[in-house]
Amino acid sequence: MKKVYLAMSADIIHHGHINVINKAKELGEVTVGVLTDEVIAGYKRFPLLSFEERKEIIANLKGVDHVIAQETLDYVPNLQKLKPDYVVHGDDWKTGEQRCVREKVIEALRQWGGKLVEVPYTEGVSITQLDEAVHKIGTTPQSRMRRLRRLLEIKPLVRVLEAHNGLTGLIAEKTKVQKDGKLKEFDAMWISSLCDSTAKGKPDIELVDLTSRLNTINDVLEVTTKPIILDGDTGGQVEHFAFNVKTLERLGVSAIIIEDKIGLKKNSLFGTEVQQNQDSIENFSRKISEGKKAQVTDDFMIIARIESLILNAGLDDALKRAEAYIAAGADAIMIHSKEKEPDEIYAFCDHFAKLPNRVPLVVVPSSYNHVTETELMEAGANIVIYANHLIRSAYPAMLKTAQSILEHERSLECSENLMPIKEILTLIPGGK
Ligand code: SPV
Ligand code: MG
Repeated sequence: MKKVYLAMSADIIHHGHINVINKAKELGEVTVGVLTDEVIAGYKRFPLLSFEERKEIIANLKGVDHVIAQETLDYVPNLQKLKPDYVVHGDDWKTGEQRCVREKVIEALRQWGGKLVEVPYTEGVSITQLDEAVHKIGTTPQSRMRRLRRLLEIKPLVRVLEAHNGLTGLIAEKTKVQKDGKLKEFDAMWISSLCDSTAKGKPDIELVDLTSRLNTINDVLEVTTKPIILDGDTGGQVEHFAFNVKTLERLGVSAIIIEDKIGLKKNSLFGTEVQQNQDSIENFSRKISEGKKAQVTDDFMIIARIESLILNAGLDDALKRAEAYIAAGADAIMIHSKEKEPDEIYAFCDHFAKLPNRVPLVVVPSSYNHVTETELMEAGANIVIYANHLIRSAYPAMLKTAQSILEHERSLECSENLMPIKEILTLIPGGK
């Protein structure tokens, strides 16, 4: 009996997959390599079904004899182990992003005289269209909330973008870029206190109350499916915080980040230019543990944000606080810095990595913005938040338009920078 290998993610199964399996079965004993969650999340998008679920489905398909995990996009490691006589694939990979993967398969098969068999691609099935259809169905609070923890398990770095209304939520949800054979997108959204306040024309001093913040969160929830991390400022009074945790959890928010400041909160990027006070370790730890006691599920995350570097209290203080907050139940730690260089962040990361109960680490490279995601990941960050970039790009563009209309007493001159009317009318489907 000849050995036949094929690989698939099997997140959405359609008759094209069955075609490939049927062809494989004609050739011999079929082993299917199911791509792991890590592989799918790394090159395409968050898988709808977990690896175990996908493996179970494939194992029960007619014509499949064995199922194994394929832990890389590259087939070669599994091919080396299996030395199949045939690899079967749709002929669509001759061009486009998967071309290199294909070439490596041919090269590997040549070593033992194996053959690549390509079946004509099944026309009329568009995974992108199926994806869109699934997206339209939406999500549930529970599954959205849980997704942040899943992302932390399967992605080396979770990428988060600021959203402050429905439209920016849609940008965070839908923007995709194809690069190096991978489809890149944001994994989650950050509802920043700075941007939520700024969008409302208010200062970032915990003035916008939770009811108003919940309206923003609802607008974002309404049109997106990705997880939300809420900037919870100081978390307010301990007694209030416990209630607020339940509210957020019920809505399907995945995490709240609270910062260890007390009194009138000012934005961290002011640093010591303004009067801001850090909370005591005891008080803040109590806030974390009361919040943890209040939550109903195991999915919601309370993330403790350490302001020691912002307030020039030093690295030792930051590390001492990290240990205490983790002991109080913090599900992750955020370390913030206002410096242009990442040195103090890297120093913190180095020590943080050695903590016995290390939890995921969140960084916000607003000031040290030349640092790349790969560098942050190598330093030990697990979540990167682009905290204010959509509002900072929108404001100058809007201001320029307003000035141009005043200057020219008509809108012709600014029109070249504007989205065509036809496009804005159809930007959000369903308006016609
Ligand atoms: C926010 O986005 O509101 C933050 C991050 O808290 S920072 O503005 O850098 O303090
Ligand atoms: Mg904030």
